Amino acid sequence: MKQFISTQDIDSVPKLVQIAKYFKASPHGKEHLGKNKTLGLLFFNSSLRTRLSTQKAAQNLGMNVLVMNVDEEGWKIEFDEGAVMNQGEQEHLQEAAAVLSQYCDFIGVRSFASLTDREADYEEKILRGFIRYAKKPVFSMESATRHPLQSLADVLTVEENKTVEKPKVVLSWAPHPLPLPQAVANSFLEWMKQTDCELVVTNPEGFDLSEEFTEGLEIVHDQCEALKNADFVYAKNWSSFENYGATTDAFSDWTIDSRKMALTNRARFMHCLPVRRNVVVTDEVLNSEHSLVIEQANNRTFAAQAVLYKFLQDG
Ligand code: SN0
Repeated sequence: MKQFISTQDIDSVPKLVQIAKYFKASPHGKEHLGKNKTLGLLFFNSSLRTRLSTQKAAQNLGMNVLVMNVDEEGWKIEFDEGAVMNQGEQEHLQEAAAVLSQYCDFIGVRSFASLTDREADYEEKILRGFIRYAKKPVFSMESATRHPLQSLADVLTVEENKTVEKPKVVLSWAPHPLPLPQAVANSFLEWMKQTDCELVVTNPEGFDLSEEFTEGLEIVHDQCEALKNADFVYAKNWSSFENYGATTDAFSDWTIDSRKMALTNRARFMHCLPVRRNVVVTDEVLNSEHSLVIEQANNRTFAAQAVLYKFLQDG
């Protein structure tokens, strides 16, 4: 595996889930594989789970880890080719990526969508820039359009908690005070599509995700209708793809509460975290035994470990 940014980079979602399951059962089962290997993690945005679970996964494999919050601690990076650097940016991606490749064997990058330039975001300008100039394998720790380590953990969580062969999985838009990226939602659909489930997306009009991700899926604009008989409810806010980056406070009644959960087939509740309590989901649902959010976060370690293992195996 030379890069990990989407499902296209792996042979099979179910096989990678099996590897993650192996590491959940035996976290130290391959603890010498990463000896003398260095993992570099670059964050252009905040993180709690991604940073700590990826570090922990690397440690379980015996790797060394270097972490940098580039946005706060590093030079301001220029991403444009041929830029005349007489403004705020002090270092070009070309040198930054090449230098990092001297210190690290594998490079993780977190860089959220700008939510201002749809074309640049959906071309994955920043992540692809790193892939182009880094001389080592690069993986996404949430890029502009996807969050594959989260999605692998999500697929593992559904797999572990399903009680029927083909569960009904509903991805529901939820309210939020700020515009958020579409990455978690896009990626969840991309990964879940490769498993045996009935996948439904529900969101208000004007908030349909890119067709690249919803193709072949049912989009329901009536949330209560969509939730009927769901086995899993995955809540997430995203800003508009259509009216790129726009948000709204018009749909405050889309919060997931006990009344909505009562429409489901005793569904389990999922969210990638961090979650705004009593905006996205009520305390009652989040505190209930139906919530899987902490287990999802736990599974982040084993998802990252499966991906790092594939990198180490392939050299
Ligand atoms: C990020 C997102 O893509 O939605 C990361 C999720 C893993 N979430 C946020 O930025 C939440 C920030 C907020 O204001 O609640």
